[in-house]
Amino acid sequence: SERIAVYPGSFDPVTFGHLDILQRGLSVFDHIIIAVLNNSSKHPLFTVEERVALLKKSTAHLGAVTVDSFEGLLVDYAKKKNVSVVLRGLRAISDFEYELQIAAINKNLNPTIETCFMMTSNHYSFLSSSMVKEAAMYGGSVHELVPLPVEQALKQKFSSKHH
Ligand code: COD
Repeated sequence: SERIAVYPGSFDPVTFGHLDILQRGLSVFDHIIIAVLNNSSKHPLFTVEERVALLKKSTAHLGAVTVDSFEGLLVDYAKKKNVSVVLRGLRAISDFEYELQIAAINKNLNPTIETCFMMTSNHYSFLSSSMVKEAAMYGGSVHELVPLPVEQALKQKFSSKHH
């Protein structure tokens, strides 16, 4: 049977760090469902539709990937999709406590769901969506940090805000 994982996140917006984990995941899983959290209380820069569209453009070259969005509990979404593994990325030690908390809550909510952690390359260990947004907001180049469609979308977002 196919080994499938759900890769959940805010992806606001997707970065090369996210894609690095996705590539690593694809060496272990047959198929990965990227699940974008639809959470209005987090005040994302990009709408869930925009985040899904950017992920689709940025993963179009990878076959075994589906992009979807979800509301409510991650474990409920995973169950609905009949998937029992959650894929998460670890950058630095600083991620560990937050990730441990999420994994522990999910385990408590549904003990049949396992979380699988993969470590990013050192190259991306400093990279986060929030750093990218801040750099782009002040006109810095994010060319080496995000896929081209994201770079263009960030330019558009911030130019339309200032003009
Ligand atoms: N290198 C490697 N990995 C990276 C990098 C990088 N440079 N940047 C990000 N990542 C990894 C993150 O560690 C994470 O594993 C993944 O990519 C996604 O990151 P984000 O920041 O886009 O996503 P988060 O952390 O905001 O996602 C949180 C969830 C959406 C998973 C969580 O809030 C959730 O499940 N919410 C639904 C409600 C729920 O079920 N709550 C109970 C559990 S908290």
